[in-house]
Amino acid sequence: MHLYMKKCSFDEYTIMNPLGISRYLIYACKYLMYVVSIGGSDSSAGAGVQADIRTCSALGVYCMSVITAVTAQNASRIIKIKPMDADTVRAQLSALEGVHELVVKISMLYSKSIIDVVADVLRHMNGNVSVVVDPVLRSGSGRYLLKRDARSYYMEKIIPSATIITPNIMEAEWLSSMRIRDYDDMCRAAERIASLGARDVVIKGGHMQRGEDVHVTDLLYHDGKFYRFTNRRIKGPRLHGAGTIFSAAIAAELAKGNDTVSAVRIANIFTHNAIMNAGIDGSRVPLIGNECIYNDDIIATLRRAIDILQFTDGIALLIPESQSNLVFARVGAESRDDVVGVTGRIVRYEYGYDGKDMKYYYEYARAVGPIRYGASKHVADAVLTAMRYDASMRSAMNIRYDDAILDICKGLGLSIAGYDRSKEPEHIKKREGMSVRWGIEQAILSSSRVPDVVYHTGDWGKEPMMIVFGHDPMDVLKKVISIISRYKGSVEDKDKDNKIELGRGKDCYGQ
Ligand code: PXL
Repeated sequence: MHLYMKKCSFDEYTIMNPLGISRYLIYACKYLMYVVSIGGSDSSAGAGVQADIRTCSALGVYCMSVITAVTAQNASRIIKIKPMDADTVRAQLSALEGVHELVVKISMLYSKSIIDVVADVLRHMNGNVSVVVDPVLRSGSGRYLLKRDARSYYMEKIIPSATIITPNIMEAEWLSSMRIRDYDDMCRAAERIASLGARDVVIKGGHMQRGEDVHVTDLLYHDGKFYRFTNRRIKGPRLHGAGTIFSAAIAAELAKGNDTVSAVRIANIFTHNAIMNAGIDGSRVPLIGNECIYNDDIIATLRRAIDILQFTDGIALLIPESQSNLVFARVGAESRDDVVGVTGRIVRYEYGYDGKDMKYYYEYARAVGPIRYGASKHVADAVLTAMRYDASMRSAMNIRYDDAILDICKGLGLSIAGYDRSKEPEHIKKREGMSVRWGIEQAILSSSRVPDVVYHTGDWGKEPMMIVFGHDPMDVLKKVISIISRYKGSVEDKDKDNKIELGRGKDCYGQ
């Protein structure tokens, strides 16, 4: 079997068409970006070939598949593994004949006979084809995805074909026959793995837990140089499929023509975002769903909601003296650092024509700083407390308290609970960050759920406040907007007598 594979870059294509190429041909050429994923089917779609297809699609690359084994699994355990017979694997590979532009990604190979077939195809490829090898040894749940008797065979037949190999710490320890305890060990292990014949090596640092280290570092060994990619460690339960997504993202970026360092950098950020956005499936096991890998990240979601908020007519009426924040927590959030909010808060912003009678002015809300993790203290504390009772309530905004606003909330049918700040125990008052947690907890316990709205009517030196909760920022915003639309009407009626017009841009400059 011989696959005709040729790197087709944009320039080559131009040279191949001296008479000039049409737009259509440029488009067609750009579209020739394929990854072929050779690996196991994961029925949960969290890892394996299904995750490769999802990742490549998210990154705009077409992904074909050669299934080496069918696994029956969910995110917490593998129920059955049924390897394909070698002939079926060979037939799938032969169906790729004529595909010109591709990057091969190899993951679960399972048995010697399958390794043989794949190694045979790799031998016939010309040197231009990139081969990303994810040396899948065991599933996160502990089942072997490469049979014990096939391990040395795998080392000998597959590793030397790797353009880049992407082991996690355990796999790197296996390949390098050494213990990896720190970054220096990672470097030495990478050199050893390269000496087995892999051209580039990237060791994923996610499994290396060093005391209280709050960072995770992936190490790339490329052309004799070391590159490190460090992110904040995302706390939370073990995630199924993160390693698969990382190596698939490298394959997709190489297929687009990126160099190795850029491909690893993009894959690193992409995977970090996907983990940040991980959701929980029906069996309450964390899963990296499509919405996570389609770059719909927490920050982008909050940003969209803030954009709408800033243009919402009358929103300024709900901004309290001490200003507002709208926050969104990632799944499994444990600390303020896991919650995005607006740096410097959302403020009531007045703009107007200050005539003799101050006739016209325009008020709105403005996010004064960038959207960042850790930007909010109190509203973040409120969400973190709510999430302890209902993990799906991940967003909140604080708004001004007013009896009329409370009545509107009741009229809208929102669930409401209050607490009395004057009853706050002394030991809670004394500890920074405890007041909001205590209050929200009181309200939740009194209504045995996380209500849509929690309020308190203040205490000496404490402004009364309401907090609107929701599953995500748009959910919160919908509630806030329905409150405004009723409240604005009532305030406008009152203000007509004072000749003040609210929230109409055309009134600025006294037009
Ligand atoms: O994450 C590695 C992996 C690859 N392929 C299949 C898997 C797993 C992990 O569970 O099941 C089929």
